[in-house]
Amino acid sequence: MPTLDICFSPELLTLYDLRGRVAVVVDVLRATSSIVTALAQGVTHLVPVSEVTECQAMAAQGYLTAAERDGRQMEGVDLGNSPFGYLDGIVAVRDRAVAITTTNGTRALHLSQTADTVVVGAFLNLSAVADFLRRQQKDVVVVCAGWKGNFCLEDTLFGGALAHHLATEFNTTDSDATLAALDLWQAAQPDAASYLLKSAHVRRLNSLESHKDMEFCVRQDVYDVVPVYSEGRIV
Ligand code: 3SL
Repeated sequence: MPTLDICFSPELLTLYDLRGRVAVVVDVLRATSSIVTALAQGVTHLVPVSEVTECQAMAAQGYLTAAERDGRQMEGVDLGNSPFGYLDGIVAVRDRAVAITTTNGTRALHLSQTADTVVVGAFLNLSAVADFLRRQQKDVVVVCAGWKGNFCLEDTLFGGALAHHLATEFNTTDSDATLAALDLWQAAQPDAASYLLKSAHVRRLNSLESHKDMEFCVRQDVYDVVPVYSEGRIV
């Protein structure tokens, strides 16, 4: 039976060997939720980059640019990190490619590249990711993007939800991290969205008047896309 493990922060990734495994990178608030939404809305692919200047430069190659630091959209780009940027019609995104950089999510993607396969997870595509992993039948590591290296509730809660979905088909009992995430998922019932109101990042987003982003990002199974990050592109 394949195992499902959870890495609570990119800072801990040096302790994990991702080779031969599937990495599920998650930044519920909001990078991976935005990436899932972008592809569901017809974006052709996204290129995660490290620096804002790198992102801005890709406009010359025809890319839309999305850049966020500390929750705020940066100057001189088309989009920030709100999933509504791909939904509200202000920027036409269908059939466009996007260069994206965010505080934590794009870093977690870069650091996960040694995995056999890297997929992008969010509550928005939870069941689709679970189905994908069932088909792969490989060991899985959920890589939580966290916040500047720190543990965060929302990504861990996603790990618990995924482990709950896969508990009969994957070994979810050998890793204390997975057991803790499963316990967190249980503790958050019956309303995980309300539970997340206590998280630090929700408070951060509220102070940026991004509360509706949080409400959207905790919805489950809105999309059935499973973005795969390979050779520098998320498709
Ligand atoms: O850190 C990230 O990658 C972002 O998702 C943070 S924020 O939600 O845009 O503030």
